[in-house]
Amino acid sequence: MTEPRLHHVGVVTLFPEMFAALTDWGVVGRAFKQGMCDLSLVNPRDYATDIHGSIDDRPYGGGPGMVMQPALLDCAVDHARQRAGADALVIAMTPQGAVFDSQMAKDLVEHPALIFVAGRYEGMDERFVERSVDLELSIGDFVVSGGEMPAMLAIDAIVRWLPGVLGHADSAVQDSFSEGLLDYPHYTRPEAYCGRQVPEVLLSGDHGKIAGWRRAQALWRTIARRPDLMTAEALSQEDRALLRLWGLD
Ligand code: 9D3
Repeated sequence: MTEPRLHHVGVVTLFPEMFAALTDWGVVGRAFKQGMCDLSLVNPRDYATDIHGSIDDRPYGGGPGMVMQPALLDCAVDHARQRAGADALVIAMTPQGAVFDSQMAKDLVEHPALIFVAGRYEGMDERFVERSVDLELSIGDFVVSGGEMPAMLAIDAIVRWLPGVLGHADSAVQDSFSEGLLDYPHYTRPEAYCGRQVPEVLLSGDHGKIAGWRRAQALWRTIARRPDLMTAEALSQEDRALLRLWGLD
């Protein structure tokens, strides 16, 4: 990976207050508060010129909803670029984008700066997208009310990859997800809960055996629940043996 890592995230949004969910809570909130990464919020409404402060207008060709005006989006992105740096990658969150995943999060943290554009209404004028946007991203095949929460999800997933944001234990867990496996099941006290026991192997103190059981569980859950991530045919001989050992075949 190349050296200069993410130091600035810009966001163009009509609802900057929503981003408190990102900056005020948890490990990612701490990363922003500690200045491991800067966040700048730019509201395209601040560039509106008419008396009503409109940022949207009716779609050419007719149809429902309103469209975000290209000039105001460009003014906001230019302003974000002044803070983020000229080399910032501009990402529009849109339902038409490529579906965001863990590999993209890992790749995007290697950019020095990112500017996210969160849309509202029916969408953004396509000329803004063509002229000023480097990458369009979606968070999946379902409809939400705007690009803010999608942008926050993507920023959270990216900033987690900055060195020092996660503790060592969490980093290891993240590594295993990027390996493409679901997590194994977790248990804490009490040893019996509503008649259900903690699996005996976890009480054995045999760390090699526990690691084998956890991998077998992770493999089994991935094959059973997410055949898009893994099928039994793709298993190594070693992993097949683990599943057999734990009665999961
Ligand atoms: C039928 C037209 N709709 C497109 C699917 C209109 C429309 C719905 C919702 C236009 C914009 C939106 C707001 N959504 C986003 O901006 C968005 C989004 C999403 O809805 N789902 C998954 N990822 C994303 S990223 C941005």
